[in-house]
Amino acid sequence: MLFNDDIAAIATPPGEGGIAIIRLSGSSVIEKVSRIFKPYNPEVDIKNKPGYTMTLGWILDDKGEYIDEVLVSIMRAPKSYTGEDVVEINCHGGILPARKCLEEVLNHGIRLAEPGEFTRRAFLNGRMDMSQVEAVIEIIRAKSEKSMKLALKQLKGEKKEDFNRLEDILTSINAAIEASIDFPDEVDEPDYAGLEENIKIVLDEVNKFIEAARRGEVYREGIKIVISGKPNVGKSSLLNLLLRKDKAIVTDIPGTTRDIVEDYLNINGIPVKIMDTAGIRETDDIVERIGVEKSGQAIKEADLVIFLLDVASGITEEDIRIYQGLNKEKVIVLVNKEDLAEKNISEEEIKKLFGGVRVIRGSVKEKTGLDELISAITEMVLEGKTDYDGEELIFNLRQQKALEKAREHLISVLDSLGQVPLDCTAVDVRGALEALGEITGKNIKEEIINRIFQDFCIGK
Ligand SMILES: Nc1nc2c(ncn2[C@@H]2O[C@H](COP(=O)(O)OP(=O)(O)OP(=O)(O)O)[C@@H](O)[C@H]2O)c(=O)[nH]1
Ligand SMILES: [Mg+2]
Repeated sequence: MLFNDDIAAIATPPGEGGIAIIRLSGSSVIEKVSRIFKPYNPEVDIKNKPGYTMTLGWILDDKGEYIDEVLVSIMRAPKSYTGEDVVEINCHGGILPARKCLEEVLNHGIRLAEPGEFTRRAFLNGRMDMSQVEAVIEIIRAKSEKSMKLALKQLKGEKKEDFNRLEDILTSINAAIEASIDFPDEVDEPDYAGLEENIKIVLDEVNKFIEAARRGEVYREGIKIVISGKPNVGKSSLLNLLLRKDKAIVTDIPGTTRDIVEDYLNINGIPVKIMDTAGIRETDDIVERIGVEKSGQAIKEADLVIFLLDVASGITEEDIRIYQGLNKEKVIVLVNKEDLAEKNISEEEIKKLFGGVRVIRGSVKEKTGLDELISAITEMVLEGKTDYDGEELIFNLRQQKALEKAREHLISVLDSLGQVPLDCTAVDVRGALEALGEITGKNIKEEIINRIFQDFCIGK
């Protein structure tokens, strides 16, 4: 073990709570804590306790003064988060008890941990690979249940085996190529057809990972949806319906909403920031005009725009002007107020104006068309691939880049196999291997490791 000096940190957030936890790791933390810990049961000595046990008692300072009543848990190496001996002291929640206990611990030759140092030790001791380490950050930052589930899947290391398998294939290809480069007389030329087939297998898998990552990204980062349209079409009513609360003011006066009203919701596990905007129209009202400008800005930043029409008013020039300003790849048209008897939007008109764009008819008032709208949103952000039979995976930007790099190298191998000297092919095979190694952490530079752990909090 490389770093087995003893470290400690408060692992819970500052402020008042039920309990606060001080976490310690290192080869002599159990002995050191035993010096300042007095169990209620005088016959108990934590030095002799097996792993996964808890002991109730007091932390004392040097003068024998009581600091706090605590529960001490012991996890023995290698069966702990870090792979080393770990002690967790549960003290009363609050800033002072935890800080005082930590001070005592630090007085006994234990140093304060760096951010992420516990997890770093887990990595260095082989308890986790780098993709699992990064999953820990994803779990902490998860914005929806779905993204947390995906991160948990990564933490479990379900993809670790797949990556190992791909690396094995590439390693043997690399060995075969190098053997025929180094010993051209003794070793036959590699079997090109076999090589190509194997590279294709790896490329296919890498492509699947890239697609899974792209879908996973939607769950990880969430999306921004803007509700847009001319005044009085029912934008704020739709916002309220989606949020299931009266967030925005609704009246029959055109120009009711003058600012952006936004909130968060969860659509099929996708974290969504939804924004209701001022109805877009020419206006002399200075406040409303600023609102309209803001609407334009929001539309530019949106991942998806729900463009509302009013079936009774028909499609007006105003509607057409707004629609022309939208990115057609990111629009869902919702023809609203279908509950009204007066209908002035025909199918022909829709086909002519919105060919190729998803159009839904419904009524916010009667809550019709809502299910269709929700599935349209989900399909659009996952790029319509509802028949996608894979799974979503969470890869952060660094990992996504590594996957892209692996793909480039593999494509380059396929393009050039047999047409360039073998050592050129070998460079790309190794390049792909290195890129995959960046994901698992087998081949990752110290500075990148440092950067990853900087994202962690102290005590993690
Ligand atoms: N009949 C009917 N009325 C609706 C429907 N949706 C909204 N309305 C009514 O339309 C009027 C305008 O609704 P809002 O939600 O305020 O419209 P808006 O697009 O936000 O309007 P501005 O904020 O002025 O741009 C209100 O009187 C709503 O009750 C619907 O589906 N059917
Ligand atoms: Mg409104």
